[in-house]
Amino acid sequence: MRTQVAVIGAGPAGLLLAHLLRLQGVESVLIEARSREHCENRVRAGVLEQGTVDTLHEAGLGCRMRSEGLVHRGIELLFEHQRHRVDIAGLTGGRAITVYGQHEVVRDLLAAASREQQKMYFEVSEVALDGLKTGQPSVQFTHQGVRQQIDCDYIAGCDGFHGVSRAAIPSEVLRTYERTYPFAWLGILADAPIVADELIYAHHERGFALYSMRSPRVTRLYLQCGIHEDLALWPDARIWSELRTRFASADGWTPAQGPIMQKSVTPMRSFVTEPMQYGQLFLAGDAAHIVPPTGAKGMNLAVADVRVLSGALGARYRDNRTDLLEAYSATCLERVWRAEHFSLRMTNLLHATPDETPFTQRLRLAELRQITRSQAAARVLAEDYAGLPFGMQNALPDGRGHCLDSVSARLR
Ligand code: RFL
Ligand code: PHB
Repeated sequence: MRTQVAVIGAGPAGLLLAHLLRLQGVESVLIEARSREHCENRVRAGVLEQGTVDTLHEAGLGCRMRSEGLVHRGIELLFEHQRHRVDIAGLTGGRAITVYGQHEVVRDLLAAASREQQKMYFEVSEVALDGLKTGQPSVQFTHQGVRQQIDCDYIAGCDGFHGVSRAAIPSEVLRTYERTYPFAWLGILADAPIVADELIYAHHERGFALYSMRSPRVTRLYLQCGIHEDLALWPDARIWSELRTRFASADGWTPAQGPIMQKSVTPMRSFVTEPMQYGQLFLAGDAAHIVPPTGAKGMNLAVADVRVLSGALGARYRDNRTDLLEAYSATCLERVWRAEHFSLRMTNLLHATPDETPFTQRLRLAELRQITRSQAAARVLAEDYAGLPFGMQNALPDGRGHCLDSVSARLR
């Protein structure tokens, strides 16, 4: 088959890219290794920056997010048994975050894709990329036992950290920068009502803990744990007891308990690939970079990448301009490195390391106290947490304020 853009991966990056291309009349074919149900039910990120929310609204995808997303204007830092609020919106001229699950964003994107007859193949295997520098790239894959080929103008590698796209770039071209961490996160989803208005990032001498949520009735919680943590050693009672210890605060606040619906262990990594382009292949999202989740940046970076990429591809087809495509990697990497720095800073600030000394512990507390006592220090954190606003050069074509139905009607 032939198309303009072959998109590999149906995570937030690939699905949103295909959507933004459709809005501009650019055709794509999307392939995905897993089943549609798997993509729709994969619980991951939860915090959307203002820029991500604006992008989804402008793209006509904001209807359910508007009614079900929880808008937060601040976060809390808990250390030395005291809770301290950081007024993110107040410190950033009104930029808020929205708590809305990544799987909900994926569901909204898949619903739009089906409605607008996006060509998609799920459960593909043996994906191979070819001719990246020839001007005539192609993607081969197997679907339901049949070998297929997509001939295209461009390939978008949106297949996450473990995908095949990044590996298609010759090793002498690719530079990678990486850091691993001596701890991981044990994450749970609990059927328990939320009992805090905002997210709570806790530092305790036993390690980090995070109080988050997915809806008024569903709590999302994380605990710092060992890299090779065995979930069998974490019965529900031990998880709740550890959470109560790490969240213990002088005002007596404690998370509400309820049945645990899901448990998982997430390793932590910082990783950047440079450049994010090779010939006609463009990497976006986790395929190009990973941040530790403490800064809540991963999905937001994926959205920022495809916003830039869709704008550049739109300009290429509309005006035959290639300068934006040529600038893609440099444009994205500026935001990526800012987010890498912030995510590492938040991680170091809030976790206890195995080689902790009284000296490093006191340095951490000094930094935490400065954030809660100095408005300048709090503003630096707030600006990074809220995320960089998008420059006008990346503004989407139109569609602001439309709901899905009206945008799909306009597309037809
Ligand atoms: P994804 O979501 O990994 O999607 C890639 C897709 O590609 C498919 N794939 C292939 N398809 C075809 N052929 C192949 N050969 C393929 N190989 C792989 C995969 O099946 C998958 O469907 O990458 P994408 O789209 O770049 O999105 C990135 C985000 O998923 C990720 O950055 C976030 O989840 C990170 N993250 C967070 N980000 C935030 O912005 N805010 C948060 O609050 C936040 N919290 C988190 C997080 C990630 C976490 N985990 C589980 C790593 C919390 C956690 C615990
Ligand atoms: C989440 O709700 O999953 C979440 C929230 C904030 C983070 C990371 C994950 O920093």
